[in-house]
Amino acid sequence: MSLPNPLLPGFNPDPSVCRVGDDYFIVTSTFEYVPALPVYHSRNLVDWQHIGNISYDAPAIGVAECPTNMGVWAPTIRHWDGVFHVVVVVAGHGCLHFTAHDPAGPWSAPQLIAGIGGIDPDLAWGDDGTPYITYSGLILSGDEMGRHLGIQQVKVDLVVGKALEEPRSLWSGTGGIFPEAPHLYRRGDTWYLMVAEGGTERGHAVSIARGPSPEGPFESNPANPILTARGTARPVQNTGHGDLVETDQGTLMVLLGVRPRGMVRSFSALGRETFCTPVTWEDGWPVAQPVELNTRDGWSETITFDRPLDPGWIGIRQEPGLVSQVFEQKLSLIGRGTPMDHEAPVFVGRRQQHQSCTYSVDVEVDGIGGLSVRYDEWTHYDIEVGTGPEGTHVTARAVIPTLRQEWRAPLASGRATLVLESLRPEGAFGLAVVTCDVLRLKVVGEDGVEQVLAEIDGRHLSAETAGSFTGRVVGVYCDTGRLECRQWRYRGDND
Ligand code: 6LW
Repeated sequence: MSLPNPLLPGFNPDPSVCRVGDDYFIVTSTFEYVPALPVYHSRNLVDWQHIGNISYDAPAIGVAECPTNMGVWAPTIRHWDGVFHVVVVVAGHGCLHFTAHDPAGPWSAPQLIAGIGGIDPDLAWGDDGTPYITYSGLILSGDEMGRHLGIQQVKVDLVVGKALEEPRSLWSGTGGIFPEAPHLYRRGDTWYLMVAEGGTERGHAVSIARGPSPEGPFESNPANPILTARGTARPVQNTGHGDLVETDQGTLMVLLGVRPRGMVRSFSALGRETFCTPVTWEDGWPVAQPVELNTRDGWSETITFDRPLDPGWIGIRQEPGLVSQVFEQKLSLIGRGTPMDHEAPVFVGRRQQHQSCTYSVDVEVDGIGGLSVRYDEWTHYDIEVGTGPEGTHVTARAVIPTLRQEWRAPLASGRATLVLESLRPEGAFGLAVVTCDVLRLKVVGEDGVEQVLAEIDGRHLSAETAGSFTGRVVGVYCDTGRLECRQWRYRGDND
């Protein structure tokens, strides 16, 4: 199998996969972004289409006011008895269960499964059809916040939405920090419990155990971990959080990884992405190949807003439809006095998918608004147009925790093209070997005058510096007044 890797580029962590007939589906985590839980579909494992999202209802899934980096973590998607099921923990809030007959949607409203206290729920059905939720016992609320109970399991009643027993402790990896992402599989007469351990950063790994029943007892694979990039020169690092699927060519593991750039491989601009790797079986144990990088060719897109927003647009704690409107071939945002430092700005954006890329966005601003690349409310670069009695100007802004810098220039009018370029750093020394990219912030005014406003080290907007579970998201925002976007152009390359 020579599949593209990343399989799903950009902010797509914690993938879970299932196959039904010739169709494959992957769901990934979204944290404080809405819609939550993108669903990707493929028939050949090469071409993936974002066919929908599981929930647009931020309050119902506990995301409207969740702390940054909390929210929707690590789903599992499975198909059982003609129905698709997704279980997911909203960090600190509990385990939610969604169902659908068509994974493109509509999905059911979320149902809470009471009695599950951790993260990363897996859903599997025992030999007699009893549903099991197996999860990572990391406590994320209350007095015991941060305590880890290892891998836990309960039988559940999915109809009523509750655990049917006190949690039992299962095999919890080989001793690495944060045993998580458990998935249970039956293969022949044997049950396998696969977990991630080592933390989601450079120590990440996948380990596996096997036993006679979904409850164990489980025997650890002597070859554990079966997958890790720790301590290697591999271009894809942090590999872990895997899920297995049977393909016509054999078993495939779908997992998360990052692409740190530069000689010291420290900074990953795009955050955690979805990768895959083939798995073979020897003596009843899975053997995973190291994850190879196999990027697709670059591509470009132009969005002219002559139809409703596609499922790839995301908002922060509020769905795009609540903060923007598409009409008369424009995307229109009305400000609520919430700049990009706010935890729920008027913003709609898309995941940055290429290591080097250019966004070029035509806007008309009456008030304050612009284009922003963000990790979170503390970590964002903006190109902002401001109109008002004191004149019209454009501001490039870099905000990172506890530091802020602005570059301001006059602008002919509120109509302008805002350009954000992510550039591979040039040179063989200094910054160039350390950072992931340079972000160039530009504007082209209505008078055709182009101004480079700033060139800023991109490492501050990387998963490592931001300490973030998400990834880069680029979008338009409106702080006050109105912003209209007429055309959104993107060109991405994996150089
Ligand atoms: C997720 C955990 C993890 O719940 O990071 O890499 C956490 N794995 O399994 C947030 O994505």
